[in-house]
Amino acid sequence: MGPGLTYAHWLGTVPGVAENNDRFGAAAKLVDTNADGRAEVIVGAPGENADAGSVWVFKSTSSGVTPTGSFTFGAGTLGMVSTRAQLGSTFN
Ligand SMILES: [Ca+2]
Ligand SMILES: [Ca+2]
Repeated sequence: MGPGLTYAHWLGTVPGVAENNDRFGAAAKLVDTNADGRAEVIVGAPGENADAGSVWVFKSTSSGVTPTGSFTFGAGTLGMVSTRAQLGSTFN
């Protein structure tokens, strides 16, 4: 992952707030989530919200990956038990 993506977490265009223990970027994966032929960047932050963990999705455009339109979801969003779920700690 390039430094721009890590930095993007601190910008207003990315949902969420950067905190010391988020561990944003602990895992990352390229997945074409919308089947347009360009891979989205999936980034995990397993320390988000007291180790519940969250995953960010950054869309890809013809000019590259952009924080615009990025979104995040956590373990609770998926109906998982979120206590120390550490969602986003690893991707297969
Ligand atoms: Ca955070
Ligand atoms: Ca895509």
